[in-house]
Amino acid sequence: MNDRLVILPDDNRDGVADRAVTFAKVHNPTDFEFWNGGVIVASAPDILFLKDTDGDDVADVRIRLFGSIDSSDTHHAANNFSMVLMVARIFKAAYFWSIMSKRRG
Ligand SMILES: [Ca+2]
Ligand SMILES: [Ca+2]
Repeated sequence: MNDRLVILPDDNRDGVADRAVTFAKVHNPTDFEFWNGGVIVASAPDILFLKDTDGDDVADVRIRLFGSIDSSDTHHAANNFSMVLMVARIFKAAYFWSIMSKRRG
């Protein structure tokens, strides 16, 4: 697992990133959305909440909000978060596709 969420600070404010800070290692993140001082990340089969609590730009909190999201068909991967309501839609879609996958065998 080498996938990461990275912060690219522009220390001298010239519009160009000066360094890269690994916020968190996350397997195959397909989307993220800032929320409640942290980040909600889609990382099938999970939806994670990550947060830095001590100001070093590295996530200290890692909470699994949802799980069991099917990742067998990448066309239906959790992505395109736009608001908190999207999480509910993803959960329902994941549940629907999980049911359909079981029916197909
Ligand atoms: Ca810079
Ligand atoms: Ca930290």
